[in-house]
Amino acid sequence: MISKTNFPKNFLWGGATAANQIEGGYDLDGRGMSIADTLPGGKNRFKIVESDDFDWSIDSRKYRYPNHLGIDFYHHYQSDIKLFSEMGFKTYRFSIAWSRIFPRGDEEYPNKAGLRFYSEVIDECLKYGIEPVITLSHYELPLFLAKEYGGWKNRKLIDFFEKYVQVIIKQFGKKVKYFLTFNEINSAGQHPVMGQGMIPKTGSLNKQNVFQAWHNQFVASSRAVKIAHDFNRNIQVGCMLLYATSYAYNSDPRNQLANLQNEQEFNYFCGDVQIRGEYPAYTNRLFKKYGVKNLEITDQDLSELKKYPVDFISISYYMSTAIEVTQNSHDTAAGNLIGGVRNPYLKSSEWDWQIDPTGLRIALDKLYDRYQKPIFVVENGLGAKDKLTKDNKVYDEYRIDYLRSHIQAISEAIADGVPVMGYTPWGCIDLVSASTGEMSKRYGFIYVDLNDDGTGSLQRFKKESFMWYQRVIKTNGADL
Ligand code: BGP
Repeated sequence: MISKTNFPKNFLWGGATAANQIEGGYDLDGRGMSIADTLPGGKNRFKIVESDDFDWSIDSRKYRYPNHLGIDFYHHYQSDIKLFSEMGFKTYRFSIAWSRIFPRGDEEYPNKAGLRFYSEVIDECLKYGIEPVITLSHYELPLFLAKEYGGWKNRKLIDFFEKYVQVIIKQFGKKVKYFLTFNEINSAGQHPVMGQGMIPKTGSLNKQNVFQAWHNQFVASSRAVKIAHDFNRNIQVGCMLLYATSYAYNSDPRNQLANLQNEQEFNYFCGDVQIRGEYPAYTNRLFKKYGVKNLEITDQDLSELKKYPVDFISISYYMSTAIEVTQNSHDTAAGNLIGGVRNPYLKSSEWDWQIDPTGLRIALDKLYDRYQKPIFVVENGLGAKDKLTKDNKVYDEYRIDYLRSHIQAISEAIADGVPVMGYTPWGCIDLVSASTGEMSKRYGFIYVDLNDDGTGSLQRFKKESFMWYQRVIKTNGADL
């Protein structure tokens, strides 16, 4: 279907990945253990790591596959980026593993071999005219900082992060224009182990610690903005929010109010601080709800937050949710990451994530109304069980349908006047799933021959969606 495109000429079409889900090479060239290396595989991975008796001292690489090996991007990055360029990518969002640069996190000097790897990845992108977008922290923390310092609830992490960012900006700031601070920073309300590197034994599930850790991350984010702008004012730093459009289940004012508060708490709290540079008016209500008291917040912190807000907003968008507090009889959408009840108007993915392209248009309109900053959709996509045929083809029209409808929604938001910077669908090449630790939940345009049990040739094959997305980019969104 060809229509007139309203995507701007410089729209950043591309794809997104994260170090801990693709790289492998977990013990190569001086890399330290990362908190992501310790996550057990399987559907209950969050439950397991969030229980008090998960043994973090065990080298859990022994009983879990394949997070630590990823898809071996460490040794395939040249051919993988070549495939991205064949699809016509204008941009590639990836993350740097902090543990490759500072293996423990608190060292004096960075690991040169780690820097060399990312320098090569960046140069490989630039060779094809692909603009790198770098996430500084994507569910990633040197394990040592989690075990010895207790993760982000410890203020010392602000200084360690600052040093890490200084090294990254000094090294790559001449070549890279876009940086994101903390991936899905708001998701720590649900999963503090992943987002804040806090081990349950040290009290990560305690909201006091979660909010303290958020505060420390907010200050760290401001420092990153300062470092980047001092180096070169053209560098743009964004926050990254897991945005799940949320509806009141019906017009009962109690559900409407509950939905408003859910949106404030889940979708906006972190963004309000990182984008507006100050804590929102409803903060005290939130602290009261969770019994949070006397956080360590200095005047100096508040002035840094105000002085160095982010330049743009980036979001992941996969699903919407519905809020209902007046009855308890409704079915819940079990897979939805943030809870809520099932919305009868929507279909779900195989993992019970409710599919809602209109919700993306609503998200973009609401975010722009609230903040008036450019928005980058840096994650979106459909996790599915793909089937590789005998002649190495994957007919993934279900993925094409999902992406097409979400691209249409972005196009409508642009027509509404929202400045959308770009679109980087998640897992542009199949990778290890964050929530299940398995390979069988696939998002890619490129199939990777790797199974949950670790068998497979690691060979890459183009799916049907590869050719489709290539056309979409070539026509700047006209041929969907
Ligand atoms: C986001 C994360 C990604 C990614 C994606 C898909 O929450 O930023 O790291 O994995 O979700 O989730 P999953 O892999 O669980 O399907």
